[in-house]
Amino acid sequence: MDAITLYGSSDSGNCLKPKWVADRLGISVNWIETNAFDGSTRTPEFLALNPVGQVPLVVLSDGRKLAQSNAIMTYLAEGSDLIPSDAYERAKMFEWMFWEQYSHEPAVAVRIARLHYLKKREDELDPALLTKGNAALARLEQQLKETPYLVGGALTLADIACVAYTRKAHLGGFDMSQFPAVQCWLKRVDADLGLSPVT
Ligand SMILES: N[C@@H](CCC(=O)N[C@@H](CS)C(=O)NCC(=O)O)C(=O)O
Repeated sequence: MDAITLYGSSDSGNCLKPKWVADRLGISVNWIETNAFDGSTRTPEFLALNPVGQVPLVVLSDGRKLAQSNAIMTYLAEGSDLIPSDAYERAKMFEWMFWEQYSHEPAVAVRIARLHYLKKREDELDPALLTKGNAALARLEQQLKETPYLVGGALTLADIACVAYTRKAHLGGFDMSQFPAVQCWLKRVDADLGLSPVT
């Protein structure tokens, strides 16, 4: 695939997901740092690229644009071993990716953003975020006690989607000692992607 231009924030798991996939598959990335906290996603120039005003956003070599982290990963990984060829396993991969966006990211990523990046106090946060985030981490733990990766015994986009904010969950005040299988999986996926653990 030709080089892509990726607008993203280096602090954002959603933005790093497609970067990790591109790096693993040898796709060159022209990364344009676009910070969601400083208004850069709401400038007229950026809104002309993505009317939703969110990163990540990819611009392909022919000028076509694509938003949504999991959609971008799916496009980049087409035909690679990050997407199972078996129809059922592929659908299981999507099951985890849709679940991540609805049941994991809105709690885990939001607590990380509020506590770690926006420096809010615990008592300023909606307590439901902790309950919902712990439920998501427990769901991962349940699966990862059984299998080394989420789907089919090998790294897929499901792992990359779910690892993006799980690897920073402690920064959102989640007690990861409750989730030992998740911790082993984080080490495994970080090693697969060549990432240093988040401290
Ligand atoms: N579901 C989207 C979420 C994207 C998203 O929430 N992006 C944040 C940064 S992580 C953003 O651009 N926020 C700026 C805003 O919404 O104004 C995805 O997975 O790409």
